[in-house]
Amino acid sequence: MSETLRLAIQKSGRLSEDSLNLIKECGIDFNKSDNKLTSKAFNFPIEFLFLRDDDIPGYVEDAVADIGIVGENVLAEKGKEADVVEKLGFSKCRLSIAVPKDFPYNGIASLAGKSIATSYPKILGDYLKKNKVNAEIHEISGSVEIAPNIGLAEGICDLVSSGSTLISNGLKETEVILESQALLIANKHLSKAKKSLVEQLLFRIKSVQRAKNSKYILLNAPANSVDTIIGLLPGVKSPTVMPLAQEGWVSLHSVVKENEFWEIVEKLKAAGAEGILVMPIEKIVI
Ligand code: PRT
Ligand code: ZN
Repeated sequence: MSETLRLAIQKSGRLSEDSLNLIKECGIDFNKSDNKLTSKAFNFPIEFLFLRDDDIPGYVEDAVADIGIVGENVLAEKGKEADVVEKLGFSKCRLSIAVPKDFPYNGIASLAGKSIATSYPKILGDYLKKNKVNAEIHEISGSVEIAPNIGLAEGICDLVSSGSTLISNGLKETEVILESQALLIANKHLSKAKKSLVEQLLFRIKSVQRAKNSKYILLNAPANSVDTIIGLLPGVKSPTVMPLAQEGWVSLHSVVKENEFWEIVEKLKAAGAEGILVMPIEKIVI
């Protein structure tokens, strides 16, 4: 029987939608119904296990799942053994220490002898130990941000993304302990056949990721400014240049990095480019 890869995904939560979208963008089709815990893809040998995110590192370590998508924060907290195959670039957040706005904070030593509420006792404990600070860790499973206001703890250690939860609870962020994003993780002892399936999946993920960071650009330019414009547009290999019906003019096609686009566009205009079109790219296979 040929191998099927078992992928653990968060059942419902902040990671779920982006995880499923990534799989779909990789051209893998499947049905997901809300009450089912597993599902099989139609056109790739992969089966999905829908789990709580906290359980994913353990399932991958124990080979119940071969691979999983989980936040770096959860992988680090659970302390389970798994290989990090790829950083996926979504669900970005940070695990930070925060204290009430009026707390006289002068560095991590200010927390000596204080109590800190968190759902991340392992990561926080390791951090305090590394910094030789003796503080009491108060483990709670949710609504950590209200702990100082109800007198449960003097500080907190929790996930932050926009920072608005801290602000609305009268807290200030004082230390970033861990920067996190979604990871593709794999069991450390996969068979050769399963490793090869992970490679195929990773190849597709990378093509999707490259495309997300890039735009396809088309423009018209006077033929005598082609060299200057080529210098501005590296492209995947090098830009395509085609003559226009109007003599002395060419059309250039290339790929630009999303984050460099606005800087490049000014230079292109200065070099005589006109009719600049920018389009999304679905996949870049190299
Ligand atoms: O039910 P299950 O156990 O599967 O889910 P969960 O409730 O434990 O996790 P979930 O779905 O809330 O989050 C899953 C993962 O998303 C986390 O482990 C992180 O890797 C990632 N992530 C990214 C976040 C955030 N951003 C985030 N902002 N997880 C939680 N938050 C919370 C944070 O705890 C705080 O309450 O959002 C609040 C802060 O947000 P800001 O924008 O106000 O700063
Ligand atoms: Zn969870």
